[in-house]
Amino acid sequence: MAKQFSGHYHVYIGQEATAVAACAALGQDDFIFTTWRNHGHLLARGAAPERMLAEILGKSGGYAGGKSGTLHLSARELGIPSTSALVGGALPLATGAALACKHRGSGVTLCFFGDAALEEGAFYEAMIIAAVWHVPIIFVCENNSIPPEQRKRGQFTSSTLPAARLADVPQSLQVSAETVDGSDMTALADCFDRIVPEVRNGAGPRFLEVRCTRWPGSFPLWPELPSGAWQIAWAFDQKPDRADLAAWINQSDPLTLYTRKLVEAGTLDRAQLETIDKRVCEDITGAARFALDSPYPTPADAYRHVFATGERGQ
Ligand SMILES: Cc1ncc(C[n+]2csc(CCOP(=O)(O)OP(=O)(O)O)c2C)c(N)n1
Ligand SMILES: [Mg+2]
Repeated sequence: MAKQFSGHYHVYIGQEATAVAACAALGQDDFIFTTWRNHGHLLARGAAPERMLAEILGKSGGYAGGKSGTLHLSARELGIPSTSALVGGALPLATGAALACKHRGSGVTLCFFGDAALEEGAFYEAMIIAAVWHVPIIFVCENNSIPPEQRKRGQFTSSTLPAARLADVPQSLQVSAETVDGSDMTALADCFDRIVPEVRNGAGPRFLEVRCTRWPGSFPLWPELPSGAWQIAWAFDQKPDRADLAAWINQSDPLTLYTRKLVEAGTLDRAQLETIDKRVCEDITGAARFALDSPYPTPADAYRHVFATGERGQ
């Protein structure tokens, strides 16, 4: 896919366990709202990778016929009505969807966002309205802010906030809040499996801070592979050749850590995991082929799915 995509993009590498655990706890009636890291959330919700990749390339086979691009991936049929690329932009929309869930008597809404959203006014509006209306919403803050070497002992702050603990902020607005380790798949699954039914049964809004550590390749403005693609062998007997990548794999990568945990627990063996990895790689290669082969939309398509065509009435 090299050089097929022009424009800025954001990766979800290192945060995958959050989306997987969250979406696994949801049902069909539920909504999710997301950000520029939307592709991880959509995949976890069951979106088709070929339609997502086609959308990212602006092709007609994409979820929005190539009109939304990477920043606005959405799939209404999966309960993902829209994606906002504004920091904090999805929170008020998600709170509205949660109010709709409350009125119709079914469904919960889960809103993913980054730690910088806590410096936006929209965050406080959404927290207050959600608490006052007591709507079924889970605010999932993926805090990937401070690299390990810059963290003070025992702390996990955000570079954009003076608060020492992010969970204190919503707590002060009567939204119950807790914190979970984003590299620990089991802890995340336990957390979402507990919180989602509570919110579904009328417990009111919740805030969850998921503490993640960024993959070393995502620090440049244009993310780049620091040492080839992720390899399942790194979970076993091989090591990446860069020291920072090796440290991140061993301490913070949820995928590597969970792969090792499954083997240690005897749930799956190495051969089974390699088979799964191979199948996923083949699926993604097929999805990339579909996206590359998909035609661009025609000029006439620009006038489809719009409220006004620009033509004056007689
Ligand atoms: C209102 C607004 N201001 C600025 C930007 C530019 N911008 C895009 S991503 C980003 C940082 C967001 O950080 P965070 O919310 O922590 O999410 P992360 O990218 O770390 O997952 C900024 C400032 C924006 N998209 N929207
Ligand atoms: Mg962040």
